[in-house]
Amino acid sequence: MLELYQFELSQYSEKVRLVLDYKGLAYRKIEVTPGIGQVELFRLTGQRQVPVLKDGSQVVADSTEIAKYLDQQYPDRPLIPTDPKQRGLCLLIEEWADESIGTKSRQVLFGALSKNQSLRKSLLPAATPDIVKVLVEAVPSELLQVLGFGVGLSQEVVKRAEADLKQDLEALCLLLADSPYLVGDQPTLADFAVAGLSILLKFPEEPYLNLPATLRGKGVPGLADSVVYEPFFTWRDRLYAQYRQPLVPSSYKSSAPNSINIE
Ligand SMILES: N[C@@H](CCC(=O)N[C@@H](CS)C(=O)NCC(=O)O)C(=O)O
Repeated sequence: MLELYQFELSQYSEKVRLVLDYKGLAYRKIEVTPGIGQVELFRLTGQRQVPVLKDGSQVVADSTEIAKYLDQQYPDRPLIPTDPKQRGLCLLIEEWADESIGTKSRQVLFGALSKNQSLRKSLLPAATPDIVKVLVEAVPSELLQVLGFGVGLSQEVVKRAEADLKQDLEALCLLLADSPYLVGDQPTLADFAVAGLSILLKFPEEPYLNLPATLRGKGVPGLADSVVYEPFFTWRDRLYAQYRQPLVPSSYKSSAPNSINIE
């Protein structure tokens, strides 16, 4: 069976899970422990990021490479169109989504977490002792903002990312206003990249991800809860309902991740 080395809350891992579900390919998720678990990834692939796909003796790193590999090995339900114009557009949108939505959604989520104590607390698993919840809630926002500055996430960077994402979401709402897919009349890698990479902006309402129930449907204030971008999230919900496999209930009780790996 295919094996996906992943972080549950990684947006690039989600892009691959969406693609695997679309193609109807069964796979086993292997949750990588940030830090120590990445040493094994480095041994396997010469780099330390998720997602990594293992297909027998083949090991493929990077969500784009994985999508291309899957299209080659499992050509049913193709992801990348053959028509030259559509192919070009699909590849362009996919690359833009990786660079803009993928990177900046992490930055704005960090910004939101550093400002919002209850969002921070809701990232903790249900079993977290009350005392820890109280401590997490008590971490001053200013301290997190200073820590964010230490890893290159100053308030200025977060503000810029938020402005760029607003433009991205506006563009997507316009493009999707009268068509169900971004390129042509079938879903493509462009749709799966955009939809999967946007999970940190607003976590899906339905149980597709192993995350605390309190976080479902929540996201970055100003983006997740704005009526202006609602058409985009409604489109994403529809795409998920059509193609993404919800978790089986027994698999999301105990192992909800308790940290987001920001970089
Ligand atoms: N270009 C890569 C980006 C992957 C990426 O940024 N992965 C993050 C998780 S979302 C990661 O593994 N971060 C851990 C690290 O950099 O050490 C892809 O498309 O797969």
